Amino acid sequence: MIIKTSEFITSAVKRNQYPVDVRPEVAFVGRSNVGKSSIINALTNRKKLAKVSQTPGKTRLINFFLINDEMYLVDLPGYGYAKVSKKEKESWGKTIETYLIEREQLKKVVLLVDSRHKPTADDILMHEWIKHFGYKVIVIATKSDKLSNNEIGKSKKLIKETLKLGPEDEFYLFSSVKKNGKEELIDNIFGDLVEE
Ligand SMILES: Nc1nc2c(ncn2[C@@H]2O[C@H](COP(=O)(O)OP(=O)(O)O)[C@@H](O)[C@H]2O)c(=O)[nH]1
Ligand SMILES: [Mg+2]
Repeated sequence: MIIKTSEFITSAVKRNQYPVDVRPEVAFVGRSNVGKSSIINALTNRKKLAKVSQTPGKTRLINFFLINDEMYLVDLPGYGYAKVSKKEKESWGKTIETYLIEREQLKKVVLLVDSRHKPTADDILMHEWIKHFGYKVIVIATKSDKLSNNEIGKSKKLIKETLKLGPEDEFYLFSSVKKNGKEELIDNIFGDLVEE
């Protein structure tokens, strides 16, 4: 699949702010600063579709991007930023939970983790949450350009073990700087969303 067009449609917190549409959706989620905006820009071949490096934790919104007029890429608010209050964490949880529970056209979720670190307790919970709601998960370890070849092997092993991924679970390493394997990744994330 080739991404020809990508367009920001709207931001939402509450359900009644989601686009009124039936086209299929893929959601991207991960810790704040994991590289979510960067990978969205890399995959869509846009420099500023998603804003990179806003103050961490400041993005509380669900952002909807329309891809090829056929499907949506949905950017969920990042978690795990230390300097937010308990109240803000709760509101983050509600925003995500409502979306995961209510959104019928949501087909799968892409979970981003940092390739340089062991997945956090929040990453593990998020992974279990997504599976609990019955969605297919694709795990992508980001910023792989920061690892040596030797570290790449260790990182894969640590992430798969920590998230308890099986051979059937989809797992990728990706660098939004180098963008190797981008076409394959696009095919796997978006390719089966629209029937042709
Ligand atoms: N070296 C490297 N840096 C990255 C990569 N992806 C993101 N970054 C950097 O990590 C920081 C956070 O990225 P951003 O996309 O804003 O993360 P978000 O908070 O998850 O949306 C920024 O300084 C990015 O330039 C990557 O693949 N390689
Ligand atoms: Mg971001």
